[in-house]
Amino acid sequence: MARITYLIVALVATRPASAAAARRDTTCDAAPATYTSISDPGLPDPWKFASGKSVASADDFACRQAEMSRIMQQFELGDLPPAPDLVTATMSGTSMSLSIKVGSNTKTVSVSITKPSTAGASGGPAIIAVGGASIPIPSGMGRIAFGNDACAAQQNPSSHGTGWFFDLHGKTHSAGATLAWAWCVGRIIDGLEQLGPAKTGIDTKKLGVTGCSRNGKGAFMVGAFEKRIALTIPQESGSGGAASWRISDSEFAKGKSIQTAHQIVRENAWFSPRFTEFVNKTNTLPEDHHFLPALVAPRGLFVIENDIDWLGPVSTTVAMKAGRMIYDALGVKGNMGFSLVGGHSHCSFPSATSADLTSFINRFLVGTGQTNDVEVSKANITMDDWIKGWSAAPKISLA
Ligand code: MCU
Repeated sequence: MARITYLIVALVATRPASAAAARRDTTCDAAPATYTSISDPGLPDPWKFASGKSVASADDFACRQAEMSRIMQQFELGDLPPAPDLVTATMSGTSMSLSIKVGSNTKTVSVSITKPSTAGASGGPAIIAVGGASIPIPSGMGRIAFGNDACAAQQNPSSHGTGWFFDLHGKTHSAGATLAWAWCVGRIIDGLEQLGPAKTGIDTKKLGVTGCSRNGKGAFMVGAFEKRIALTIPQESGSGGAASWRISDSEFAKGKSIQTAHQIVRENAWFSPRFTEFVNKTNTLPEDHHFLPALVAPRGLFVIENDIDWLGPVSTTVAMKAGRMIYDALGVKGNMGFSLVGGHSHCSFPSATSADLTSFINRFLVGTGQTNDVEVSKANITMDDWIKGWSAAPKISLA
């Protein structure tokens, strides 16, 4: 055990972004086969395991992260499959071709890549755009176009089962589209790693992900479930992304025109068919969307929202403030920013947010400077209504 601890300390000291992954090798209590639902009107306590045990150390937090991931998969996202049996990548001009094999199924997928102009021998940073980017990406930065609809379609609830994710894993696979996208992005990163910076120009330690609206929900899931992402920038993801299911229900009950769980499963295939059972009783979920920043932590996270009622400005502000509290307890508060500047149309980037976004891109993708301390929102919230059941936060240092 002493040796394992020593190894963990050494990894934390040298590679902060992958520290949580390294810790995952330590022993966690055996996971139950399934988690039970609960009854809690507030946001579930991130500092308590389902067993009731408290999170008291960095190792505990890594185990709780693994548990939060399993719980989200069980209740709303569906199962994240393991890595495929084989990925073979080739690069031709600006196009990367991937051949992906799962069991007896093989798919060939092509991905358009704009190489970073600033690449040294180890390559340069790149941002993966889920269905397109609506943030200003600095010139010279690499871009990877992820065609998420082809991976898992998002037309309506019947889209479930359509796309290359399902061609590989079977039409009836439990994954909702947003989690399927996380798996598909993982294959793009497999390809980039395999080809290396000499062919792609990209340093896979400097990858960001972004997307807006429905694709912002996707960008958040990609960051939460694909640990090789250094900076996650979900924009105006609203319900199913930065918003909390419980708080959106509470706002709906107050008469707001806000997207809720019971609406979302009737609109699209973003979530697992498993979620339908819970959409009229979100207080029974042993999770909520403050678990998404908890899964991204301690990596970089810059959440952009808007004051459009449908997105749930109160809901996103509370859930993401809860997320920043989690980052704070981990000693890395500056690694997460939340910016809700309203008064502009959906997915148009407000110039008032530019300097804050740039500080995150510089810190996590370029490797320069410090992040601005960003918690911007005019939403009127009562935090205690939602987190009064939480245990006192442990003081853990992941920095
Ligand atoms: C905010 O993202 C979605 C929203 O969840 C949907 O209800 C609405 O139909 O579309 C939004 C969107 O993706 O707009 C581009």
